[in-house]
Amino acid sequence: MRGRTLQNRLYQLRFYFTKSEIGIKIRSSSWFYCLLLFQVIVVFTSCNSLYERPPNIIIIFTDDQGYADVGKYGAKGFKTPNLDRMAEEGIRFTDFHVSQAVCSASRASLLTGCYSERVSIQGALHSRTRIGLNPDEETIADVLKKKGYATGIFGKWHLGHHEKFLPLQQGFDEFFGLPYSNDMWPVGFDGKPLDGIGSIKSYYPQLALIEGNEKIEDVRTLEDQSRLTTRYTERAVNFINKNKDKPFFLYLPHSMPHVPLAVSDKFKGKSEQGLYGDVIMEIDWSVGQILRALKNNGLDENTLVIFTSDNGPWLNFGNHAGSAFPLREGKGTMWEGGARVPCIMRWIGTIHPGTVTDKLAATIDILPTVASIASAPLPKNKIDGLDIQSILYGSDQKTPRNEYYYYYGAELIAVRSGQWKLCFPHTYRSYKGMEPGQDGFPGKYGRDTTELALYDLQNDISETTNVINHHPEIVNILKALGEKARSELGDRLTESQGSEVRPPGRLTPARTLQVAHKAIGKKVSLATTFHRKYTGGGTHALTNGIKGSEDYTDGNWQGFEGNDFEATVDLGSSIKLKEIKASFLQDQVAWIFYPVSVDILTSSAGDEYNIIKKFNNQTKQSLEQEIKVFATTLPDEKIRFIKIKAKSQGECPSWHPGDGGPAWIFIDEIVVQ
Ligand SMILES: [Ca+2]
Ligand SMILES: [Ca+2]
Repeated sequence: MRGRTLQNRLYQLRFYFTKSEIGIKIRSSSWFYCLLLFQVIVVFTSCNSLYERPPNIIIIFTDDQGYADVGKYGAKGFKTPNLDRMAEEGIRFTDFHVSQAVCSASRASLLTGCYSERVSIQGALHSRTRIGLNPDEETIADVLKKKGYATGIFGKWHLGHHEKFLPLQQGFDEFFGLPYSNDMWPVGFDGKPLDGIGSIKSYYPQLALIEGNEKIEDVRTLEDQSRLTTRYTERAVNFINKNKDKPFFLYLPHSMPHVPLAVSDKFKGKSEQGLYGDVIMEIDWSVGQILRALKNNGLDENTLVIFTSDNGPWLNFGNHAGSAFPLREGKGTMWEGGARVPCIMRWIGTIHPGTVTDKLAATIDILPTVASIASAPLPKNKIDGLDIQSILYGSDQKTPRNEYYYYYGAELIAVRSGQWKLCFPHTYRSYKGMEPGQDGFPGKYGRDTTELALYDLQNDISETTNVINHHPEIVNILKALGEKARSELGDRLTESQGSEVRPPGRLTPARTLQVAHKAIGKKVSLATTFHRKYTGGGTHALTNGIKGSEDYTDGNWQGFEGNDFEATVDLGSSIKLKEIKASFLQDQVAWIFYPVSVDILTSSAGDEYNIIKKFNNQTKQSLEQEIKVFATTLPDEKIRFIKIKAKSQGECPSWHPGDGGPAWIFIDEIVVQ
């Protein structure tokens, strides 16, 4: 580690000498040698003090800001002078990626250096989730803390809102901000409070502003939200001032420009674009405040400042969304418009000013890079990120990263090698041809599908032309890369289980998920189709020996939308059995209800079935995630076929906000003993 730090300093020295090369033309003057000697002494002295004190790290992370929403990246209708200055003084990436185009998954990757599949954080965690980033994972804050860094987060967390998952339990000394997204609140798109009917949003608890582990205020109105950017910024500046004499890690994940948009009076009406432009201008102001605090404290040359966004623009919000031009699609898709984001890094005196790089890099690379810069040991668990210091110092023509996986949910959407991106056949959210909403109201999403498709991102950044027929050898290389991803991290599209996936943190100990029983691996046929989003791992989910946890998103539940459930298990031969069990999950907020009835039937030949047990279930209102086991013991006879029938609620009942919408059934495993 020591060697690495010295190497960094050598990069720095090289940069100083590059600057002094202009002086070499006047080498006849002995003054020059004196000057050079003096400079070497100064640099070594400052290196020495730098060595004593590793550089500060600041990460500014915005929410849903698009690739084109910074001046230097082509913003229209608003200006970002501070971000542009940061780029002029540092390096700007044009091929920089998040791991998934959605909040929680993207944040998990930034903070752990892992694809979100590896640490089992998918999607955007909702306000009743019982999981969070596993406290056993090491975040950037944990890593830097080992080197004596002060660590603070001011803004949106979104990696589990229960206390055991909050930032103070994940390496941070200070936390001030929101537990999750600013739209997870009981307030309508018009900004008016909801009275508990008519919308899924009415189920949300009040949005909490948290200090440390405690809620200190409710965020109830857009007026409250309009102060968030300023308040986060003030806290961040105080944190810099307070810790100016020791190394610090400042993480500033803004809640904006995620909808609902809100801006303080300082920037109201300031942009041509409208409210979205005003919000970005306020974020840019915030960046300016951070840079000013560094300058005032003499920390410019000892601070690496990183700016990026968690995913592309939420395009169906129309004038309240940004732009990913010229990239395809936006948030919630793994086309470049969702996955590729603006990224600027500034480290005065170390990164050559005004550098633009088209080298491939990603948020997962930040942890190993800053760990190396701080000479801190890497996390004990395997990570996916790579040290990209050579890009920062311009010291290597080769890119450290040549390959990348594009996951969304549990699906391997695409893989990348150099300029080539191979998209696997899948269905995706699409904004194309859809009428966007406006002024805070969303428009509808479209759905589209793609076949296996190869894109040349170097010559076709907008992913317009499938060139799969021209490059069979490249397709084979990328297919092999896809197989590697699947074997390590899994893939729902091909029903692959990853061998290296680690569990998320759970609020309560997980149920014992592995269960040995007599139907494992036996043939199951379904009378109705499960939803592609909740497959439980595929066709054989009901007899694969894995039960589901209390969390319906854990990937082990099979979901049936609106229809009844009926499965037949063929044990292959008649055997004597003692017990049959099936468990169903209820999470009414997510429109998942226990079945109104469950029947367990058996047969020896598969023609006539006997009803062994019948359950009737009265639906009661509940806000909990619960699991009910329907079990029966068997008469003393040999059987070969088992049938489970469950009748769906069909539609959400009249007292439910989803009144008339489809009610779901969730089942995990048919356990036969
Ligand atoms: Ca986001
Ligand atoms: Ca199962």
